[in-house]
Order: sequence, then C-alpha cells, then structure tokens
Amino acid sequence: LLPLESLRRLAELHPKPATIHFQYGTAGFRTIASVLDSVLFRVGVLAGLRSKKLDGKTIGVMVTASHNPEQDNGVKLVDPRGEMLDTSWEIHATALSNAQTTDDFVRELEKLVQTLKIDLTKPARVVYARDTRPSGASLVSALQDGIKAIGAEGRDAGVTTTPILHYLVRAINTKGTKDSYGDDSEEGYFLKLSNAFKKLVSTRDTPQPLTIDCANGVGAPIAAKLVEYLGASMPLVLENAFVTTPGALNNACGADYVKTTQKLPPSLSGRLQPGQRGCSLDGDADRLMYFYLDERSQFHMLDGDKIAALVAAFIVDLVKTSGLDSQIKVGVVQTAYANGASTKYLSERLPVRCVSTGVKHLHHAAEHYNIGVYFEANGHGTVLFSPATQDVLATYEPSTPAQSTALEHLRNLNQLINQTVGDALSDMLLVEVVLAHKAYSGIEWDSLYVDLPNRLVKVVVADRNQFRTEDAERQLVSPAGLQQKINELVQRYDGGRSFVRPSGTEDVVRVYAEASIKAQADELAFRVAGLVY
Ligand code: NG1
Ligand code: ZN
Repeated sequence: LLPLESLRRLAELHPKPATIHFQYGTAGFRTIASVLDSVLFRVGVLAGLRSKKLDGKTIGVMVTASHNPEQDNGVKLVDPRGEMLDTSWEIHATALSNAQTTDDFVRELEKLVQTLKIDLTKPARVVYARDTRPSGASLVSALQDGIKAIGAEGRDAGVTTTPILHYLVRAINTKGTKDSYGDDSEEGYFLKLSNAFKKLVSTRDTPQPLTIDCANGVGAPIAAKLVEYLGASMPLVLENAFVTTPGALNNACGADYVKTTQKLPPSLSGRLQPGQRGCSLDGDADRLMYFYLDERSQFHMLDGDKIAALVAAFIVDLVKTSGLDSQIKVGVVQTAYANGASTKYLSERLPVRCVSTGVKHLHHAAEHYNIGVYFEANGHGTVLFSPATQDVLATYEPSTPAQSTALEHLRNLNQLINQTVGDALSDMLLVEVVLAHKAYSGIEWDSLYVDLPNRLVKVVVADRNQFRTEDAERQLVSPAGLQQKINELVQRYDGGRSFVRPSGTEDVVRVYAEASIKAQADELAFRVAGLVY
C-alpha cells in the first residue's frame, strides 16, 4: 500500500499553483523556477515509483534548465541505463504534476500504481543533482521531500553537470557487473575520461591551451576539476566561470548564444588570439560549440554538424585501419536542422539518417548502428558503441601493428565518450583527440565542407498544435495546403531548403531556411514565416 500518511503530509507542504498547466516535454519540465516547487516534490515521488517498477534500479533526477535564462529551472528523469525517461512515462509525469489538490494527487498516484501494476514492496533508489542556478537548492529540498514521502532511498550528487548525473546513474546500476560503466562517483568519471584521453594523445607534444567559455554555469567548477586530472595532457583556460554572479548564467555567452548569434561571446573578445580555437558549453554542460579566429581575427563557428563530420570520418578510418570494417558499420543520425552541406559531406562517406528533433529520437536511431554518431546542429550529441561492437573490440585479434594501434584507439574512444547522453566535456576531449591525430587546426577542420547560409526564425502563432509534420519534421501535413505553398517558394531559390515545425520547448513555430547565398536564405526564411503567420 502507498504510505498515505507521509504522502499527504508532505504533499501539503508543496501545493500546486492554481491555473498553471505543466507538461513533461523533450526537456522534461522547464519553466520559471518560482512555480516549480510542487513539480519537484511530485517528480521525487514518481522517481520512487519508477524505481520500484524497475525492481529497485536507481533512477536519476536532474534539476536544470540548461541554456535557459537564470530565473528558469527544470527537472528531468533519467532511466537506469543513463538514458532519458522512457517516453511512455512522460504522460504519467504530466498527469501527476497537474493534479490540483492533495486528494487529486493521491488519486492519480493510486491510479498509476494500479494501471502499471507497481509492486510497492519493492525498494526504490533515486540519485539527484542540480546545476548552479540560485533556485536549485530549494527545488532540491522539495524533491527530497518527494523521495522521502514515497519511502525511497535518495543519494545527493550535489552540484554537477547533466552528463555526470547520467554517468552516475549508469555506473550505479552496472556496479559489480561485467558491464560496469566506471566507479559511481565524480572521481570515477574524471578518471575514466582522463585516462582514456591521455592514452589517445600519448604521442603528441603539449598542445596549445584551449579556451572554454563555461557559460557561467556548472561546467566551470567541473571543468576546473577536469583540469587537475588532465594535467599537461590538455591545458585548459576557463572563461565565464562566474557561477555566483547574479544574472551571469547563459547571459551573452555559452553554446546557445554562440549557435543562435553565430558570434564570439563579447566577454571573450581580446581573450582569443588569431588562429586560436575555443569552445562554449551551455548551462548544464551537455552542449558544445567550437569556434576559432582566423588570421584576420574573423570569427568562425564549428557547430554540432562540424563535430559529427570530424568525428564520424575519424571513426570510419579507424574501423577500416583496424580491419574491422566488415563487422562494424558506422552510421550518423541528424535532424532536419543539420546543415545541408554537412549531410552531403557525411552521406558521401557513410549512412546518414534524419530523425525528429529531440535527443531521444537521435539516441534511439543511433542505437541501430554498430557505432552510431549523433549530433544536433546546436552541439548536443555523442557516439554509441553497441554492446555487440564492444564485444568485438574486446576480443578481436589484430594481425598487424597498424591494426593493433587502430583497435587500441577504438577501445579508448569507447571509454572516453560518455555514451549515456551528449556531454560537452567528453565531446570536447573527443574533438581534441581527432584534431591531434589529424594535425588539424580550426581552419582545416572548418574546411571539411562549407556551411550553406541558413536562417532560423521563430514565429508566434495562435495555436502551434495546428502545425503537424511528417518525414522527420521536414513536411507539414497540417495546416492543409501550407506545405504546397512552401514548396513553391523554395523552388525559386538556388540551393533552397526550408521546413516548418512547432517547437517542443517554446510556444512558437520554428522556420528554417537554407540557400546558396546568405541574403537568399534570410529572404526565404522570412517569406516562409510570412506564410505561417
Ligand atoms: P525545440 O524547441 O523543439 O525546437 C530545442 C532545440 C532542440 C533540442 C531541444 C531540447 C533547436 C532548433 N531546437 O527544441 O534541438 O535541443 O530544444 O533542449 O535547436
Ligand atoms: Zn543543456
């Protein structure tokens, strides 16, 4: 039976604000922090139930609003293998969060326990963490009340990055098994990454220091710890590390700023020398954007598509050199936002699939390859080695020194890459490995292909739910007739491509357009926006 006394008593301390409707979307719950107290309490209870349903496996809860402004916050659940919450539970999260009174909440819980046949006698374990937002501490205490109310065992992972929380969940659940993911501590994470990195770059000279824009977020203290583990193997210069300055988080800095403005954060001007490269993390360090200044101090952005191109080509080469190309097939997953030039570059080298926006779609599609590389243009992504591929790598016997070296590199990449979720710091080390092996500077990396000029605009509409898509969001099926009009417009632009979809995280419709000339991409985007409005 449900512990009704503690559930009721603690739920009373976290009443749901009237008139607000919450929704568990692609980014979990995310909104202005001041209304989230009841949501955090209920997520604590739900995490406990999910753990009981999965036989006491540890469930993760991350309190963050990523690249959103400082006054926002949010919360996401993490499943036992370190992946996003199973989509079938998103509606349960939404239903629980919207129960108006304590009675409604208890009724929803009872319904859930019954329909999902949850055995309440099972143990429940939850590990949680938060980013540096000022609202985080009080939201975590609401979460702790929820965990307590359902009688679950909680573990506080403190202030850390989203990808470290995902790592911890997987490490805890695989502890002592043959699939052990590493020690279930922050130290275990740093050791795993830094040891693999050092092996992968053991033959090069000390590199130029890399500048990291930490978005004034949790990436700053975590990167500072990483610096100690990396030592001379990778000198890092941390910028925008003002985590306690009010209003600084994600403000005119960070990966989202760089991607949307295609500019160097003003705070870095003068801090980066011509020819030097740097990168930006977002507020919870799961997105990564690279950039460099050319010899004329012009800014060049290297986004998630450029990272995918760099990394996928490198892995394909290693697989071939190791002699494993008949057993290991490498593939790439992108979304419709991937620059057309990147899709062309990649398609000439390996299979590429396009899926709907949202990490869960990319992640699941990437699992279908032996090695699946996925990146969103905005810098979120990772590489997945399938279980069978990991076995092949563990048991394969190379027959030449070149094969043996390539195999060793693949094994170390498998350790270096955080395969639970996109991880800016792990991805950054991955990029540095490839650049070192190829002896590429930013310029050479950038010239793998030339981005098609593009423009992304938001349109506020009366009801974004009217916009429905198919074909991985590249075609509108509703409103009727609109796609036809878009097609007619697109035809008139050289290299034109455009699509329209409702945002999953904001109350807007997004319009993306590409063309061979910048002015034409802008014009196409605005004309399509005109059709939508
Ligand atoms: P929406 O708001 O659904 O476009 C945005 C990003 C996604 C993804 C999610 C989750 C764009 C165009 N969209 O989704 O790529 O990162 O947020 O945070 O960048
Ligand atoms: Zn993020």
